[in-house]
Amino acid sequence: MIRVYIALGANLESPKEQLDDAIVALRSLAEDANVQVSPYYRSAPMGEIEQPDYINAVACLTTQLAPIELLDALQTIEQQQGRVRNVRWGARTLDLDLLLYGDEQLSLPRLTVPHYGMKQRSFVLVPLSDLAPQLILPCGTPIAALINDNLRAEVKQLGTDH
Ligand code: ROI
Repeated sequence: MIRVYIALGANLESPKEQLDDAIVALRSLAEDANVQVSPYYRSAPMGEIEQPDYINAVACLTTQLAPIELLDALQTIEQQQGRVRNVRWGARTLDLDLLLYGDEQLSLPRLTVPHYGMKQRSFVLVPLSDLAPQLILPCGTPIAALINDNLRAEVKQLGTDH
């Protein structure tokens, strides 16, 4: 059984509800229907395209799914929630990114793990460290070494009552 971390992001069509619904769907992938979820954060859109602020969070679960099976399952949930893959770096109803699959480092045609951009993204690192403050990334870097006040200031924590 493998512990995995998944980043959630949404900035269209009631983004908070998109995350709530996604968490319900993620339970079906978890070995024990148990999903831990970080606080939700509001973050300014990264990238050049003008678009609404995002709601972001990170979820953790244990699963028996193989990496590609998990990727397929995440993409199915995205599609069920109306995700249309059109504009690169454009707005989206739901984005589910596989951040970490145990300690594995994978470079497959469809999947790179750890997620290529995670170490640069405050809206990933801050909720990830809420869930797992002692985490050591597969490259050997402790998550705590990547978190600082500037990074924290880039995201605004919302309620934790989800
Ligand atoms: N920006 C923020 N703040 N949050 C996201 O989840 C997010 N996702 C993306 C891009 C367009 C890169 N920007 C983002 O895919």
